[in-house]
Amino acid sequence: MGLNEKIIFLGILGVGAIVGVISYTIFSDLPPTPGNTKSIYRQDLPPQPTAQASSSTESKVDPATVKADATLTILEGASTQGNPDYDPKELTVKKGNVIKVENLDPIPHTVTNGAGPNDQNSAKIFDTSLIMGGESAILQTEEINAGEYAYYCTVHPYMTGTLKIE
Ligand SMILES: [Cu+2]
Repeated sequence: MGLNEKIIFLGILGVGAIVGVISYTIFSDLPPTPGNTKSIYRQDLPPQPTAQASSSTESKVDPATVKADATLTILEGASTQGNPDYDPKELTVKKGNVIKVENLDPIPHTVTNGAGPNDQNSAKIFDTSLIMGGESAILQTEEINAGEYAYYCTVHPYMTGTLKIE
């Protein structure tokens, strides 16, 4: 090995050592431990929905007896990715309409506004929460502003649909 190669070799070793020390220094602070609020892994919890916002979409009424203006069906087999899931995929209702969400699948599903679990607005506008297999839930639209809302299933985020409020 010539002198140049030795210098390069030692240089690479040196860079490696420096990177190691820097990494150790930075990352040794990171494991989330009680009292350490500076971890880069820290994620503040999303603000809790206000009582009014959450009550507006919660099903206070018995889905079996309520008169719904529209029905959104979760089809059997929807939990398998690629299968038809929500029917219709795009549902349009008038503001104030009551939507009955029928889960025909034996597996629990939700209808939750948002593009997916990482959407910051997820579940802030409407959320049926878990609808057990064969059961139904009621979505009230009275307090939802007119617009087009993407929704998904929190259990199977590949299940997606659109709700339009006119
Ligand atoms: Cu689902």
